[in-house]
Amino acid sequence: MIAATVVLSAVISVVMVNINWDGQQASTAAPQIDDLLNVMIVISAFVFSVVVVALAYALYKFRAKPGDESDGEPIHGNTRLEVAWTLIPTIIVLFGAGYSWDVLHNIEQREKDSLTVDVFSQQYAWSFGYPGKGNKWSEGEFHVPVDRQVVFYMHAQDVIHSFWVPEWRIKKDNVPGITTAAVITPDRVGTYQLVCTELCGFGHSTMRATVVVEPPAQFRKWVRGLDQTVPAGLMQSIDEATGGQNPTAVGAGGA
Ligand SMILES: [Cu+2]
Repeated sequence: MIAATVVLSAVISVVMVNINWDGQQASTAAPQIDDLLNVMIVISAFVFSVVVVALAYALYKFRAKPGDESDGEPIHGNTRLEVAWTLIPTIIVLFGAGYSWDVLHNIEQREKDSLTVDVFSQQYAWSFGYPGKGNKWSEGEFHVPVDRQVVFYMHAQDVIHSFWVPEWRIKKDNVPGITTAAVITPDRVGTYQLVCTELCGFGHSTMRATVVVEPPAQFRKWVRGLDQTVPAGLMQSIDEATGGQNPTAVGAGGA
């Protein structure tokens, strides 16, 4: 039974860990999140294997003989077993919580020169404001410089949406009435897709935007070329969510 459990969890782990779930790693957080995911996959594969092997063993070993119509044996508590199946899962869950906490703490460390981007989400479109750059505004596409921390402030206009660029790994819900933030340092130049990852209505699957990560000089040029500023209605949604205390526009002076 032990051998079967070990073999099954090894096979599942190898297959699952080798699947490229979210594409390239394009942010500093991506390797840490992938490691966390892989550790969780191995633990889950082990727990799954214990359950499946025990179930298969019990089904085979304790099956009724042909013609046996009697009731099963009445079994009362087994203290050792109950302590074990409470304690072991508790330890696993606490380990997972501690490890996740540590990863989240690492990837949310703020840097002084970070760039602020306001993210506006509504059924079924994204738009983006640059508070440090005169509130320049872009619809359906946003650019960020490579290798610089970006703090995204989320402002949902109607229902809950969720901000996710798979290659950056980090996901953040956009919740009406409050401002949530995602801290991301893109470290790979390229074009990616922002997808809404919270079922938000009929057009949910089409709610996407283009993400361009580029060298700082190109980014500055792109922002300068934007000819619109954030519309008053969207600015008002920031004020309402923050009681007039707009999140500090960091990065105002820099690139
Ligand atoms: Cu959405």
